[in-house]
Amino acid sequence: MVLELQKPRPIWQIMFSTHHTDVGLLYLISSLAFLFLGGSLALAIRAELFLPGAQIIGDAMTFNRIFTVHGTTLIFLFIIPFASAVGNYYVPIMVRYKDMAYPKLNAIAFWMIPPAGALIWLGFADFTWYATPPYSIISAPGPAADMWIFGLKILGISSVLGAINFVVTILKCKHPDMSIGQVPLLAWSFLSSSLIILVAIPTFAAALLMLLTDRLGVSGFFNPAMGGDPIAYAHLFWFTFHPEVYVLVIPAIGMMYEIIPRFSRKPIYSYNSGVFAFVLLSIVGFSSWAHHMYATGMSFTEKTVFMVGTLAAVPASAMHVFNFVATMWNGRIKFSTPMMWAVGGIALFFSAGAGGVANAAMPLDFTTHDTYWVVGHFHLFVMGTIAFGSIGFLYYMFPYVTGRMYNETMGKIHFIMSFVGTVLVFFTQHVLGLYGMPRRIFDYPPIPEWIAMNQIATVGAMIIGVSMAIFLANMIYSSGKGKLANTEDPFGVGGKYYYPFEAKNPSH
Ligand code: HEM
Ligand SMILES: [Cu+2]
Repeated sequence: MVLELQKPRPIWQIMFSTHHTDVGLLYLISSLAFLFLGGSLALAIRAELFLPGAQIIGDAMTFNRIFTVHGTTLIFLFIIPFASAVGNYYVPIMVRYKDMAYPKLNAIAFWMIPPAGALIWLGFADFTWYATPPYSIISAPGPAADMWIFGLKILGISSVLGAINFVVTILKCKHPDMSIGQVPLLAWSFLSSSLIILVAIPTFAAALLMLLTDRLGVSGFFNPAMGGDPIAYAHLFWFTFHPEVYVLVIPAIGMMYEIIPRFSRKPIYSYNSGVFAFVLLSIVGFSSWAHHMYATGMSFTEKTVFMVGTLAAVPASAMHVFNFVATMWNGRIKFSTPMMWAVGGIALFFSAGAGGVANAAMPLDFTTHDTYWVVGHFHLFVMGTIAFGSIGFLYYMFPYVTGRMYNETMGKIHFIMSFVGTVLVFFTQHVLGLYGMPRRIFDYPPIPEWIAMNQIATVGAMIIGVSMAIFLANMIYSSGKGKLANTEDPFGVGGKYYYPFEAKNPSH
């Protein structure tokens, strides 16, 4: 069963198509392009921090621009569109429908991404991915800042359109013989993350609009000089973006729910707890946004409420980990490349979660807030779990998309190097935070511990960089020249790979 590139087709046929596998392919290719673009900026940042003093990036302003675009790109132009790629391919198939519910809307949602990406990259704004006022309204130079705001606005609309499509496809278009309790967990992950998007994004859309009118000088929502309150922006921002971290992680967990039972040759240990944990996470995700704001002068009671609200998410995440381990327990595990990425991702999920609990404890957070600890924490999630799950899944779907097999040895080398690199970079950043190194700095004093830790982190990043070059070479070479895959069972784990559906979903 080959989904996509079975017969070579002119590129414009794919570009103007609204079929879910074609739109999925567009999402896939553009998100991977942004992975490499955003990743190169990360290497530049790490090279700069290898030693105190200016290394390769001329000045602090350029540095700020680089890391703003790095973060914005990898979160909004890689992780989220990558998830949409997977959702586009699999959700209609899993719910046994011919396409997404609204195919044209689906293509439009994709086509909003390239212009948004262009605005973000051509603008090269400098105010970090928070766009925190008052800086972002008073001094951030235009048009960069305005281009970033417009870019994010477009991406927000695109996410909302995509989410509506997933919700309707799953709830209304699933095959009548299939109850919602039979929908595979990967599709459930899209249902829950889409519902979070629909609740969270409008808040940020409003905040962006207020930010823009503030910048134009016609309002003063967040401008203290006009009686506004920058902390109000922080609330609106985190009300969206704390839940948004679950939008990022839930599809990656859904992908692991595909990979782990397959390569353990056992059914998932508990489907019901998987569904329950997705739904629970999407609800409790909204009870914790102010844990990003312990240092803004909230009352003790408020902080306690948000600390408890944050900890409520822990059992829900732990349920997934338990479910994965229980599935692997006594399984006949085959460690092909996708399985290695998934298992590595779980291990890092566990470590990152432990760091999250430390952050959530507000007295501890006072020592780590705005240090490299936080950078280490969230990167362990975004790289160690979300990117690992996504890359593992990319290897998993590769034979179905291209009809060919990737090179297994290169895939494994890619995994091992990335795993080692990830541990070196992000564990070290936690330690750097404990040594007091603030985040978002271009230069630092020559404190021996800081230098040593930064060097380890930079070496780790370079290892990841090399592994990504191997990955790219493998993908390009294998999609043209790789050996033909047995699409019934490309990984030789036995059993049919797919859900009950016939040949290619019909075009219409
Ligand atoms: C599910 C995956 C998770 C992701 C993707 C994630 C992502 C993030 C991000 C992006 C930030 C930093 C925001 C910034 O300042 O730029 C952050 C900070 C934080 N995270 Fe997580 N997180 C996750 C899970 C958790 C969990 C499970 C907890 C708690 C149990 C947690 C607690 C915190 C806290 C308290 C902070 C704020 C730290 C500070 O600024 O002082 N996170 N996380
Ligand atoms: Cu949070």
